[in-house]
Amino acid sequence: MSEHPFDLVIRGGRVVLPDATKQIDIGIRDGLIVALDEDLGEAHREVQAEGRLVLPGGVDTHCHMDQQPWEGKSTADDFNTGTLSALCGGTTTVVSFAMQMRGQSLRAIVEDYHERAGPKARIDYGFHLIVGDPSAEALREEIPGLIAEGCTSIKIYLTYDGLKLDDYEVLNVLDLARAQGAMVMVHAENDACIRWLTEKFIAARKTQLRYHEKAHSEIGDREATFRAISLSELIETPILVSHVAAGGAVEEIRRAKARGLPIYAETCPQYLFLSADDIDTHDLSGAKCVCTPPPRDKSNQPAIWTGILDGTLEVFTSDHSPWHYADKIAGGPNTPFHRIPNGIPGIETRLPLLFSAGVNGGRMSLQKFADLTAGAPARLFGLHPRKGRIALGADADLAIWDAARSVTITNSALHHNTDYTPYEGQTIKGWPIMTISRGDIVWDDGKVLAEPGRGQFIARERPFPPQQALSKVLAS
Ligand code: DUC
Ligand code: ZN
Repeated sequence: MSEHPFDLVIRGGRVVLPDATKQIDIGIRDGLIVALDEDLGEAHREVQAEGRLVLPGGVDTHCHMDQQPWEGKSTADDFNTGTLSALCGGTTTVVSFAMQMRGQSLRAIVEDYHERAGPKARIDYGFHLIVGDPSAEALREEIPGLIAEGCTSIKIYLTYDGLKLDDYEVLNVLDLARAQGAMVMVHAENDACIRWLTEKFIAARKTQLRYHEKAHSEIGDREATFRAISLSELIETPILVSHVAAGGAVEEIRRAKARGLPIYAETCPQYLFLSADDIDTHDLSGAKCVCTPPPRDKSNQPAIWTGILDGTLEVFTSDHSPWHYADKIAGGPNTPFHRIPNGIPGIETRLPLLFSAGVNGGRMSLQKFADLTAGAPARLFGLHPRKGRIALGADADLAIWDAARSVTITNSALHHNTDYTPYEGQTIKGWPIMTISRGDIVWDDGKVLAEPGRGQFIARERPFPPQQALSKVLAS
């Protein structure tokens, strides 16, 4: 029995609770929040948070760490540097991807991923199952068991060689997810449009970077989003549309929601704070912003903001998928757009970028910010009630913010294992100065206090009740 009631008390901060912001103390014992009140008693350790904001630690449910294999290589961050960068940016839980490609055993991939993450992760983590080969064996023998072990979400791709599923396969995956109560995330780009446009541009020697955005057309995003929604409606199971980049896709999702369908959606910093102009450079430096879907024409940004603010897009993640610049342009000075590995770093800048433009920019409340970046991803991916909010009984995963700090983003101050940030030089206001994971101070304004291996695998709950009854069309 401890001599003090608390291991740690955070004193006097403005604490962002799900429905209000209150100046109170937070009492922590055994890694959990056990008291939320004024003037709490003594603790082994105290943090003075007067004048600071205390937010839930970020939950980033879309990040690629030690991705095996991806574009022929693994991503630049493993679970050590990836979770380091996350915690230095105020994030306390990450969900990364165990990726099955055609012909591979998903169980073997998940086991390998546990070995990669366990000794290295500094904060808590989970795995989504990327299903790239929904064979009868994977659907029957592997996936139900992996869901039961806490990997309760599936990611599917409608494009990318080695990963893309046809609509028949998508239906099979959705049917399984329905029976299991799992979430299905969909990478919704139209594969044929991308391949056809890419071939035409390359044949016409239009190889410059700006054709990357044109080959990944907004029309293709809209069509694939609508198709994913339609397949989800047929099976009667929820989906989450990943990394929504363009206004057309936002419209499709809004229409689906208006019809009462359980369609959820996510967007990322690159669709608010980068645009197609950042790819269209006179040299190859635009490769630093090449990802899929690509940052779009600036005219899409207001639609993404509106989608966030009206609840069409409820989750804000990083899609952190870092490469060294040299790997991006390994094809030399004339690397054509379709040979540039897709993906950008962003796990550490995700929260500050949105905080600055969203909260300090007067667009959204602190509650909205906390829900987009922690609450909603926790609920939709089976981490609630343990993660994603400041509440009694929840894990003491917190980020203390200096809401007024002005920061000019520069790569040398970040902690990921890549040599650039696409946001270099952007000046923003507000930065997380302390991160607390299960009651441990893991980041203290410049000091990293978390060792690799302290993070725990979180076996996530099923986000939805498993459905045994036949769907309407099958029962008809
Ligand atoms: N697009 C993805 O869908 N994932 C990782 C990188 C990218 O650009
Ligand atoms: Zn991704």
